[in-house]
Amino acid sequence: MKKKGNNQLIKIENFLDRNEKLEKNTRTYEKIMFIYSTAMKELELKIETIQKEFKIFYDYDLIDHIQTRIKTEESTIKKMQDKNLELTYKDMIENINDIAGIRIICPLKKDIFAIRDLLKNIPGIIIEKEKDYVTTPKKSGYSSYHMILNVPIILSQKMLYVKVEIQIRTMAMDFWASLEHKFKYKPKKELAKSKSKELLAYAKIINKLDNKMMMLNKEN
Ligand code: 0O2
Repeated sequence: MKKKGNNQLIKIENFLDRNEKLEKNTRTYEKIMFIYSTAMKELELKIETIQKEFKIFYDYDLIDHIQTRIKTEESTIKKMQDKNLELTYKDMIENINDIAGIRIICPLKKDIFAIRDLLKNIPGIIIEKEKDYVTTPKKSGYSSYHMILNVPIILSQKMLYVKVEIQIRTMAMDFWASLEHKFKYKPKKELAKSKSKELLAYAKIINKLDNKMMMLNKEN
């Protein structure tokens, strides 16, 4: 990783006491969340700029809307326990990629890939991971494009790289994912097999709908 005088460009995990235990409501937790939310806001601003540029310069609604969220402590701890991680800040930062999350909702399927390419071109941002659940949906039917980006933020003494998860999906995919999340993904109890099958069938209908909308758009 590059160094610039005293302003080292370092990963957030190197900035912390590596063995400190993860505990709720501590000063360390507060500091880490400040860093994540700063990175998230900086990236959100860049995405809003892309959104406005396409509207003003090309009269095209590439992005319908943007949502941001910081994962709750409860949800982070649960995910760490599910992944059998040690409850330390180091393990949290290294292994939980979606503490800061941005969801980009767009009208058409082809917009997803256009947005992905635009994000890849933002100077200074490093792509850590990509998962294309649009070309290959998950078994559940879930469809979205996921990216983990390393976003540089400048503090008074340091420049840090911070991980932000991006989910890009169409409005139709978002409709399905939001409801499925409520029905199945979050509750502790498993959803009946018949209901999972039904949801998968609806995901396929939504995929067809997205393809039809893209055809309609081409014909115009
Ligand atoms: P929440 O409550 O949405 O935050 P990684 O460690 O990064 O490789 P990760 O994060 O375990 O992998 O998995 P993945 O597949 O990248 O999924 C991350 C997020 O995508 C999830 O976060 C969900 O938001 C969403 N997601 C993944 N699969 C599904 C699905 O089948 N249905 C729905 N509705 N959403 C899904 P969290 O933390 O699990 O949940």
